[in-house]
Amino acid sequence: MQKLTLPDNSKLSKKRFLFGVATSSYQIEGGVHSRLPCIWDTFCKKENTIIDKTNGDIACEHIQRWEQDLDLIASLCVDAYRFSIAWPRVMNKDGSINETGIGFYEALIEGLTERGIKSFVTLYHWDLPQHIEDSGGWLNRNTVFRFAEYANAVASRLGNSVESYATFNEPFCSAFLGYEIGVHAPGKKGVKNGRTAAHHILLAHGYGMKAIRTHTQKAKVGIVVNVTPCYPRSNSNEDEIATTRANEYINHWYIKPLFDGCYPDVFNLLDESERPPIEDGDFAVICQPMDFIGINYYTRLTYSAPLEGDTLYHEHEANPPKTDIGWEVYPQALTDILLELNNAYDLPPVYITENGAAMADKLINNKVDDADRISYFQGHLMAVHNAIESGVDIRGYFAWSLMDNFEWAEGLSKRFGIIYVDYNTQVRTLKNSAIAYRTFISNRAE
Ligand code: IFM
Repeated sequence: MQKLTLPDNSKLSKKRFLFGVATSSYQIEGGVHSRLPCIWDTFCKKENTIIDKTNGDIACEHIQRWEQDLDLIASLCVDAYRFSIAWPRVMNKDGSINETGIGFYEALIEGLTERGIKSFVTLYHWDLPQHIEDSGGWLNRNTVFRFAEYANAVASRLGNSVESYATFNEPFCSAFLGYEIGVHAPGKKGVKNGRTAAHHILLAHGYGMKAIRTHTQKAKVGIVVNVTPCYPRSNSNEDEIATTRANEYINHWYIKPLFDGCYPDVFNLLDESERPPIEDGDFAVICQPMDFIGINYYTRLTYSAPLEGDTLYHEHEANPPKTDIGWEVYPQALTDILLELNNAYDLPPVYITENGAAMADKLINNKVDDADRISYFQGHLMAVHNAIESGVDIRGYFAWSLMDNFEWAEGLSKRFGIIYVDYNTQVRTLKNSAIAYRTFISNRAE
């Protein structure tokens, strides 16, 4: 079986570098009837939203199987588990705490602690309560304050019991995919909508940070952003300019406000009518000092000057080699973007909070020989190693995902797990990538 190998002197080969696995609530929990409805429940019921017409009602039945799942996590010898809390499971409509819901996460965290595993909690991984969406969702400034109440409530209960709190997972996906191009819940469209949602999410991050800090002195508090590094199709001036715009529009829009308290220059290219509603003092709230930043990386994209129908840039189809979801495998871009961010901003310690690949896995004789996924991890772990060697302060790496799960608009059709899930029986089987990951993690030096 293929192995994961890194130089002996690499920081990643030492026990001090943290390794983990990650999931999110809607993607694995199921247990739809023990929580309030969320925007993904509604979105999945609409025509032509989810490729295979599945939803997260059952998913991996993690709500029932969480103890076995914790044993599985422990069997991987990881240091940490990154998961998200479902807002509609822990908060009642009137803003009070749902005791059963919060109790689930308290037990989960206790179970992790007993097994010597650190908890990396995310407060918002896309499952906005539907009743809040009914009042405008992220287009309504009031949602910012609902989020701060929710963050306050959760932190008041979990306090110092977790290693870290991330306010949001991937503001780009919630805002751009959900409110600008409408391929994710709640399926709204328009530049103004997308930019407004992004601004409110960033603002909610700022207020959320403040609320969490009142309940913990020990836990690290920050945010998780996804990055898709942008490369020009040619070295023509036009392609370079378009690439810079794309980079600002899809990446830095969600990062620059956190550190510099303003939007990138591409903001000025938007028509007044498309700009987000910014109020005095917003940026001061958004750019709170953070203890860490989580970076999620999967692939890169290439760009050229806008063609007819484009506004700022033209985005190209992914190049081969591609994973099963059609994303180019290009590890160098992970090193490149980490260096770019490190040069552009005064970064706190960095965690790679998601990295992984959907592959066309086959369960044969109780085994999944996912050599392609092991190669993907090998390339990307080396990319992290190279970024550290070039001076980026990276403290940990989380494989996405612990197990196959509900992959949003792709439904159950795409498998990102290092553990295979048979959705008919809910039987979990370690893929070869899980075994390679475990072997590498267990062999690290003190
Ligand atoms: O499954 C998602 C996850 O929820 C957020 N980051 C990207 C993953 C793969 O698409």
